[in-house]
Amino acid sequence: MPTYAERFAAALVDTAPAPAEPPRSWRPGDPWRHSLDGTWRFHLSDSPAHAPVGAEQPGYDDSAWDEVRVPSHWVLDPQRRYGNPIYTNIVMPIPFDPPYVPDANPTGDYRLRFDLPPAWAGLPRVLLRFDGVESFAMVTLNGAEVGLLRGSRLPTELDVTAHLEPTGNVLHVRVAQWSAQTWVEDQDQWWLPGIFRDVSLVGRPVGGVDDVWLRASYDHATGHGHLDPEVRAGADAWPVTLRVGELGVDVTWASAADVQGLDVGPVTPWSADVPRRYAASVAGAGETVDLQVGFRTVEIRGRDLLVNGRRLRLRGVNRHEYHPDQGRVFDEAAAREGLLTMKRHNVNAVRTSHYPPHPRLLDLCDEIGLWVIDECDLETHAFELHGWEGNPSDHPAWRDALVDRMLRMVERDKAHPCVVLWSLGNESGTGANLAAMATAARRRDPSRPIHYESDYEGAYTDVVSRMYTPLLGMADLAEGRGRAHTRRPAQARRLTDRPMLLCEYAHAMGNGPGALAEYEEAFSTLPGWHGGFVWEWRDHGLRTTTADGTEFFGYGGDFGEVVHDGSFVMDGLVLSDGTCSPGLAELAATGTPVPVTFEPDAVVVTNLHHARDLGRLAFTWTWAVDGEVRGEGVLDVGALPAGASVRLPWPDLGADARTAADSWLTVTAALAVDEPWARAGHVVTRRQHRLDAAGVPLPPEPTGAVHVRDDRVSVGPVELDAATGRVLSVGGAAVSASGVELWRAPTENDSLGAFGSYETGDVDETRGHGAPGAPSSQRWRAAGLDRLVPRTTSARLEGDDYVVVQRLLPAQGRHGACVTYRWRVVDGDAVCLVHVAPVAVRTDTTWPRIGYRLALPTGYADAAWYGSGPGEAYPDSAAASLVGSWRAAVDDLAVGYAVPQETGHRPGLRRLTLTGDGVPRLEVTTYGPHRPGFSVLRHDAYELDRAAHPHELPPSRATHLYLDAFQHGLGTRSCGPDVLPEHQLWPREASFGFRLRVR
Ligand code: IPT
Repeated sequence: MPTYAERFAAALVDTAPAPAEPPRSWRPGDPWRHSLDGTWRFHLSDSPAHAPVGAEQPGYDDSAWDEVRVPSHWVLDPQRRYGNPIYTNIVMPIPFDPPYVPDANPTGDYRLRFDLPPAWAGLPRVLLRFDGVESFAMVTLNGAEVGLLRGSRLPTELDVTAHLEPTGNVLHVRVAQWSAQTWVEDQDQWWLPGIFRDVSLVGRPVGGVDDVWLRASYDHATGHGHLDPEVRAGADAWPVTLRVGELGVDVTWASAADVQGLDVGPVTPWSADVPRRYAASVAGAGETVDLQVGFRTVEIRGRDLLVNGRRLRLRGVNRHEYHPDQGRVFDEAAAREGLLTMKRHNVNAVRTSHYPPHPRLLDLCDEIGLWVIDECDLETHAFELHGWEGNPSDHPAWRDALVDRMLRMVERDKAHPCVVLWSLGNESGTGANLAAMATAARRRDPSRPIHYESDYEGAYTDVVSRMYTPLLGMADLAEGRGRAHTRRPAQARRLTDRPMLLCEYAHAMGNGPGALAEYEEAFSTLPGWHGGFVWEWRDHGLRTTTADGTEFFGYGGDFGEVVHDGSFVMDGLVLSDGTCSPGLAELAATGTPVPVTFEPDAVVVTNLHHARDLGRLAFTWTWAVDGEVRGEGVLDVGALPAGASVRLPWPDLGADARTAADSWLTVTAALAVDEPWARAGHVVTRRQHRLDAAGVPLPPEPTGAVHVRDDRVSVGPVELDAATGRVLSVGGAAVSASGVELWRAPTENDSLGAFGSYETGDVDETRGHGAPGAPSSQRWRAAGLDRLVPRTTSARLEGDDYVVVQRLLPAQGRHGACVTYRWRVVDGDAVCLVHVAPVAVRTDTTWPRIGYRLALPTGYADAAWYGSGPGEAYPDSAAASLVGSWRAAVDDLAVGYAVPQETGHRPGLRRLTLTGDGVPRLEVTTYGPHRPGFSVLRHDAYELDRAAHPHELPPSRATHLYLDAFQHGLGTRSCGPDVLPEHQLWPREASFGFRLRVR
């Protein structure tokens, strides 16, 4: 007879599914659930071989063990007593030797002493339920081995009836971090071992109802709901009664054989827009199950994915389970807040990347209204780096385990109306086991189509799904051309009769993503496409501290990992601390369900909602000239039905609306009433239209003279070094640096893009994981744009102007810029005209920016401006920004990205006022022809470039005012296409001006 340790060691690397109770739906608020969460005894060993001998025996003395909280991950222990988290994306943190794992395998022994609830005496059955344990465990109750846990984010129920005592039960769970399961759980996230979801006892009463599935469909032709119930219950439970009070349903079935489908008459169907549910109950002799039923029907007709007869438009995000302190431990309040934040940003869909979430999350999605792709806990990505050899997706040894994983998800989540597609997993290559998973899921639930991205030829899935496909690749797919990961033209043509979606696109890493507007356009116009899911919802930074106690959000490499993938785990629309990024504002603006467009004879409002009219929105307009409101009013859109468009006459604006310079009409659609996800007044859409055709004002002529005295030049409030034109002071305040700059601190989209084998492997270029060629920042650095130095070729008076001409070139380089500064006095203020022209033009590099920097004293605290705002904007991410009067604290003008990088640019500045204690109040006015935008930052581009984390930035030495005539776009090349050609900044001439007034 093998010992406990030997059995554990063998089971650890066994790929078979673990025997357990048949899976069933998760029940929120189950009165027969008794939580075992709380404080448990815990002991960590460095290997199963060194785990405490006899710990599974009830008499074992665990009094010297530590205490930990269950659920939790031991590596996130608040006192960090038990090792560290590890972040890898594709690569494995253990040797590639599947299904084996190394000796060094952190192993946690958990023990709990518990009593049965007194009322449970005499229950015929009691189950022990684990909702999530990573990655493998053996469970012992009162000395009896009651089961194994495999499938980290899937539930397991074990029948423990025979081993329970009324009091003094001892439960022991030995958990290994690495196991055979690790090979199929290689998702891009932190490796976080432990019992991280709930543990409970589930009582099964006499006459209990074990599982209920009220398949609730909706016939959009008749408006009727239909229930097709399935009741799993023992013989002692019958008769069973189904009641749906609101619908007058009250039927009793004498036996399982009598259960029949029923038409419930007219219902309001469930949709993400109107998440209507009906309370139902199913009562057996000994147990009543309370449910919420949502009626809805998913179907594929040709290339349309329909819900309730209407085509779906998915405006989705990929959502991981993440909490900055607790990792994947579920925090309901935080999860709810996250979903509400999605709704407030016009997101209507979630892909549960890349495993089933905590079951409660799906209740929240049902309630709040979000379409869900529920994804199985499966990823074998690392096998790709070894040519997919032995891939569990195709290896017979894994077949049963993978099918088991799929069915456990389907059974757990089948009752949720929000789930409209089942997903087999992520990035697991292709193979027979995936096909078997699909078959098993279809057999159990024919009502939901199957999704899986890597089934490129559509062999066993129902929708065409791709990731990071460039716009051209999307068009290819839509039109059946054989690229975009489907090389055979016949296959490609075959796919054109199916719905298409991007399960991942727009990699939201750092500053970005760019081109959301172009993706939105493609989703709306290309045949077959139904939208997509941005990668991803939130950064996964884990709160930690430096040696000196400074708090920060750690990413890969911050915890001593041997191999890791750095900041690739920080690619969310929401930052680790919950801050909504400018990328999220852009997604809300480009993905609005209520687009407003302006035509010569009409303002056009379209309702892209799936199932709601616009009766709950209030439409208003504002007309402003040069930042001053001249008129406002209401637009009568009425209860415009979903799918409809209305052409409204233009509001009656004054006669000079089209002649006054800088004249703007802004239309706003805001909630007229409170919704469960936002208060009345919440803005759903805001769109602007420029009414006049006036050009950008050019710099004024001088009205006075500059004064040259010794080595100084006085230009109104500005003092220059006469020899170099460098600004020495403004309004008496010292300026530490000034002049034209072409460098920006590279964004991660500027600097990443060589993504594993995708760069060199045999993937189709139209899929675009990281565009080909060197990333922008490499080309910029090679061209020396990060180290340009000036040589003044002339500095002299020309009439009333002081004119300085310089060449800006890097060490050893010939490529750079020739810059002319023309300083003049206008009404006592300093005006500078800047002209930039490329020198020795190179065709192998873009430029990051063309701007002017003024390093002002540190004291500036507040900014008020008329120009674009409120947030930052770049050429390919500007839909959320509006021309208006804005104000912000200087500290809030930069975004605290996980890796410091370019931030804060707001194009189209007209005027800006900077103020602070002990510094002169500075007013800046800008001129064309290439009117600059601005940023005001505590650190310059060089300092931002050098820091890998915000806390590594040096103390601020200046307030850096950048006035940029041009900025390169953002793109999404960190994982996806580069900046689109029309948003790239190629070396070019630029002319702009600014005026500095100190008052
Ligand atoms: C893709 C993964 O599916 C996702 O989990 C994440 O890793 C993302 O990339 C990058 O952040 S796979 C990648 C090789 C395209």
